[in-house]
Amino acid sequence: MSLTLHGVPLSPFVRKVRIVLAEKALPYEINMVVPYVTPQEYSQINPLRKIPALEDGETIICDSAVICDYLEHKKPTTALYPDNPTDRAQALWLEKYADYELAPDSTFKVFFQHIVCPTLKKPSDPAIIQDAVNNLIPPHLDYLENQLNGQQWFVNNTFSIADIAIACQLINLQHAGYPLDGQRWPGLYQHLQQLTQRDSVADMHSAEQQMVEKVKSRFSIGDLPL
Ligand SMILES: N[C@@H](CCC(=O)N[C@@H](CS)C(=O)NCC(=O)O)C(=O)O
Repeated sequence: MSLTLHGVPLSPFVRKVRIVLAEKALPYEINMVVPYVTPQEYSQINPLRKIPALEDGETIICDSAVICDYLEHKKPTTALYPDNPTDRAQALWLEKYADYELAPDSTFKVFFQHIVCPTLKKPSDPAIIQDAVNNLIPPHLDYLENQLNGQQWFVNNTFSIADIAIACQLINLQHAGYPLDGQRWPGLYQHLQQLTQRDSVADMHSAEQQMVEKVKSRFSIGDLPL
């Protein structure tokens, strides 16, 4: 099986797929497709021109959730989706929550405005960042802290796609310099620490941190305007 993942490591959705690939010990190549400036021919891979997309021989799969589900069926070990219908539904709900509720306020507001805009030579808007940080993101973190309910992992205290999807968005906030308050959200804070220390994540995470530092220095990006 020869797998090619299209995208860039700092995308939370690409990261989600990379963690799943690493957990399953599946080798792959990464083809650096930079979002928002994708070449025209990338439409043949993904008509939405979004990353990630995965090529497995003749098969092309788009969207991180669909890709991760494909990988789970392709290589069931290490299992990242619960078997039990109730737990599975909860894991899928939390993945959807991360991708479609948390991402719009974290990655697409804070990370996009603070880190991506300067690289695209677009002005960033501090008011969007401040609104996200002060008003939009805390209710998500309250909800997730509650869902974690003192456990190490979100669903049945077993590592799953839910943990990966949520942490991937929080990592983009961390890359942007968002101070995740360990006093206010101790469970989530601990969850992020534990996830980034996993064997499947640790090296990737420190490589990403170095990438972010390079981008910040190259585009003279300072602290978040909080
Ligand atoms: N639901 C999609 C979201 C993918 C997504 O929005 N990717 C961003 C980069 S983080 C992108 O490619 N944006 C380019 C665009 O919207 O044109 C997934 O899970 O794969």
